[in-house]
Amino acid sequence: MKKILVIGAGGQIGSELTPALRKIYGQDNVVASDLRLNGDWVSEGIAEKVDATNVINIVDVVKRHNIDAIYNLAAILSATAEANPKMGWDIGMGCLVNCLEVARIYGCAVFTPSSIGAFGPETPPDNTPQDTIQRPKTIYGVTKVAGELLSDYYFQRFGVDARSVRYPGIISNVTLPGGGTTDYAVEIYYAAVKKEKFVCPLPEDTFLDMMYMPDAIDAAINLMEADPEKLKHRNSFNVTAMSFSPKTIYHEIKKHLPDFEMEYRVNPLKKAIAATWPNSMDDSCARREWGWNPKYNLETMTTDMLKVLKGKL
Ligand code: NAD
Ligand code: AKB
Repeated sequence: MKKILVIGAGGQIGSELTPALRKIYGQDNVVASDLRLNGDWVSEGIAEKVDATNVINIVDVVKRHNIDAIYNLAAILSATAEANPKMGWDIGMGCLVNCLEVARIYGCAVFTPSSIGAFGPETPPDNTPQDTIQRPKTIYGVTKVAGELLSDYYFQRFGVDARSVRYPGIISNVTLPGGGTTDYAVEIYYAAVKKEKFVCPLPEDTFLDMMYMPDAIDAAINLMEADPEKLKHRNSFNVTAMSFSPKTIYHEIKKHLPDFEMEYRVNPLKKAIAATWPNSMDDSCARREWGWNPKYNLETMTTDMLKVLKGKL
């Protein structure tokens, strides 16, 4: 039986990945951690306060709980990191280096998400290949490319079972995203259900890859469970579920809520970041090597998001 440590359990992905892991592996086999002990993840199972930039904190928890797999979700998302690049690097890379070192010494597997942010303006933007040019122009992207390389290095040099996916923008209805360029695609649903006019920070024709949270959770767990013999790639797999622009998602929501309104007030930083990211990725390697197969598209995700948020708000 696996003993899992989740780092960053209180974040957008961690708050849904943690209960999913507890359901599969058992409450006693998943230790959830974050900088602060607040949120449902604390009362629902084993919880620890961990600052992953401090390697001793990770060692302590890994030893006490006999951890053999780490899901490392600690990071500062693209727009926030751009406002404080040193902090973006220190957290993005600092936590990863510590996780990989602990994994090397204590024999753990490591999952650390990369991102569409690992690509840049020289990358082919349409049907972006798995193996292609990666020259990102944001500090977030720099940490993601460095993290992919470092994770592959630890695998090749030390045999650390490090795996990752390049997540697109993740859309969810439990925890709001914090400081990303794709956050608008979550916020738009909250505005629609609250009957508020949505102010969109990206231009109407900005196409980006996106994914609904249930698929993002499946991606992490299925990759970590995949047969290592079948993995030709490791860090990191392109995964996507849909590609849309602000205009497309607006019209999709309007099918359910015809009075919904949106205006554009473009945020220059987010516009510049989004312009360097792919319009749509080719995720055929993930499909071939470990059976990636998302369940939700824009239509089914929108129906579900609106239903859940109507109940919640
Ligand atoms: P988030 O910002 O919502 O959550 C990150 C969590 O990490 C927070 O709860 C924060 O408190 C915690 N954290 C920060 N510094 C820490 C530290 N030093 N020690 C321990 N915990 C720390 O982020 P998220 O959206 O859940 O993203 C998780 C991972 O997935 C990140 O690597 C992110 O880059 C990646 N990713 C996310 C998306 C997305 O749309 N959410 C898309 C692509 C990739
Ligand atoms: C962000 O916008 O920073 C994240 C991501 C796509 O990595 N949502």
